[in-house]
Amino acid sequence: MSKKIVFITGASAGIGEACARVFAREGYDLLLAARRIDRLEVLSAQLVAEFGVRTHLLALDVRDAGEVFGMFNNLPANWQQVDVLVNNAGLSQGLDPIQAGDIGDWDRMIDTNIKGLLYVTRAVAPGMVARKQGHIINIGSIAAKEVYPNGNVYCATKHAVDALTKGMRIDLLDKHIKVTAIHPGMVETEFSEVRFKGDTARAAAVYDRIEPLSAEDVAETVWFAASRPKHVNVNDVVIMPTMQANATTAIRE
Ligand code: NDP
Ligand code: 8X3
Repeated sequence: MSKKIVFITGASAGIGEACARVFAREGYDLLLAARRIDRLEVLSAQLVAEFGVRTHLLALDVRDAGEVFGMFNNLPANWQQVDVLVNNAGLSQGLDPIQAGDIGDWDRMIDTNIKGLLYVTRAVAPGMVARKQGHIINIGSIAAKEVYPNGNVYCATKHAVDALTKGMRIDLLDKHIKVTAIHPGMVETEFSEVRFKGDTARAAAVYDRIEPLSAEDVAETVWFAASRPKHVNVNDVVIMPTMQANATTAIRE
């Protein structure tokens, strides 16, 4: 019997990379996408050697609809049979009040976190529907549930992920496709470096004197959802560091 296939977007770093490791450990073949293909190649070599899985790598910008549909539709037929899609690629850019927001930042967040997720889902879902099986796992955020000062557009994109997850679950219900959202609080990845555009001191301050979630903590939660029996769907998980109560309340010791 052929192995199951997981398609993970944004697998070159952080949560997506950790998901790739966990699904490889569990014996899945890996369809991995990100813009930084060099990183995917390094990760792939490690996982093939350690777990004997097969990988297929896509140098993909999820914001480019033509690229998404072109690459997916030109995959060898067996790689198009995705069992689990982890819509993880995403980013925050800037942390500015609405009146001072950078339009380019807004476009990058909306195009990646909302439109990119939609394009990839639109490419993958028809095959799941035809096979009457599949699981779509969207990575949201505590920012999908709450809005915090200066989080305006990032929070809006993650609220959209929350709404889209609910909509997908309704539309795909009679097609027997599971749909899950995992909403983490603070996770120490490259996220803050990207948000603050390479300002490593500002990024490091986010995780100062607090024990955040690790990318692995989130990946294990994704795996929990993916590994439930056929009759069980995990709809929605909010996972936080123990030291963080909500988007705006954390202790630092
Ligand atoms: P990282 O910056 O460590 O990783 C982000 C990943 O997304 C990278 O692999 C990056 O790959 C990929 N990516 C970004 N833009 C694109 C694009 N246009 N096309 C394809 N891939 C892209 O951050 P995280 O691992 O923390 O973030 C993963 C997800 O988790 C995001 O959706 C984020 O919003 C969410 N999240 C993060 C939290 C945190 O505190 N860290 C908390 C809650 C949610 P590349 O640059 O190579 O394209
Ligand atoms: C990332 C966590 O709180 O910076 O989604 O929005 S937060």
